[in-house]
Amino acid sequence: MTDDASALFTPFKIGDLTLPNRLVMAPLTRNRATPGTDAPNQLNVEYYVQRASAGLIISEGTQVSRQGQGYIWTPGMYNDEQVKGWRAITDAVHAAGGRIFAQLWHVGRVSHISLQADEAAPVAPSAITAKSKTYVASGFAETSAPRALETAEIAGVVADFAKAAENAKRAGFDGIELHGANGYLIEQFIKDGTNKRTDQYGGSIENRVRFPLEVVDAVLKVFPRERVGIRLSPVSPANDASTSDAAEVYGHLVQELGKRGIGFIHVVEGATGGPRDNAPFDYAALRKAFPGAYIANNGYTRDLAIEAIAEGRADAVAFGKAFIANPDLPERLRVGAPLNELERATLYGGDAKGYTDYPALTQAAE
Ligand code: 8OZ
Repeated sequence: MTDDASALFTPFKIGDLTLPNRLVMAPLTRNRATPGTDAPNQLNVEYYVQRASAGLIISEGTQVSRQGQGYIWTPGMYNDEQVKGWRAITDAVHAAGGRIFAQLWHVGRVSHISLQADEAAPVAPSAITAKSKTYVASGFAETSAPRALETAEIAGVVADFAKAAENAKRAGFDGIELHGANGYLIEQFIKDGTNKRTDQYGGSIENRVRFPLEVVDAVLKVFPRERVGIRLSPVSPANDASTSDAAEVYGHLVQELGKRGIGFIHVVEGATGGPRDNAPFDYAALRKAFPGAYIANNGYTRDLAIEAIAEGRADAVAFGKAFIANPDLPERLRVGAPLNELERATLYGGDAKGYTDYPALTQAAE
């Protein structure tokens, strides 16, 4: 183990926002919003406040509309009650000295009719069912067959993202991250395994990034450019994603994002939650093609993170599982303390157990 973790604790600026360290809390679905309203609640406030020592917190995915929901009890960002719930979280995180961005999410085809209004089919670029599972009231279920969005409907989905960005602003978030990863709607447009459209949103690389860029342009009317980021997973097979041309399509996308001056790309390197080397991909080239900040994610250990920051391969590193199990992860990494083990049974849904009861070092020592 490297003794010197100081590379992780040099401040870093994204636009005018100073992160006191390079450790980002990754967006983490925990399915603990209030049943019925999908509004955040007091337990969620406590969970985020416990983790306020992160350089930046990215909230769990928040659906931009009911249509954009793919799992039960995930929080929304589309009505006043949800905004009120989020406001309590951002106020408390700020009072504790932290910074928090909202992750805006539309799952596209990764949903189930039981979560949709009138049991409607989920929407996607093309009517291809994901070989994937979702989580509904009765437990895990196969994703439902989607229908392809009409060309004329797409502007409405873009507007849902813009409205959610406005709501995130009203809720006091410091910025937003678009969920452009892990096989959800934005990625379904980017990757040619899920996008077989013949209109201006499919086919060529330029056409496949049209919807993602329209969403970016829409949220840039709400937040300053450095306060907008996007999460990408170029070669992750999560939720049955695939593309024949990852280097080309992501190279083009980040160049376009760079022109718009957004704050960061947040890159899931490799297979989400799995091997980092599942498929060849040149992340250094992606970093080079994008002038903003590069937040790296997926399977980082303390040593890997120190190395990535010290060698300039990333500006910050996002931790998921480690932040779930260690509310004081930055302090633990700083001193090289052991980490609490993650309990998988309590990841999705439930109460305080496995959510707000992981001890900090100071508590563990008592
Ligand atoms: C785990 C369970 C449900 C959703 C992702 C939002 O993969 C998720 C997610 C992860 O990005």
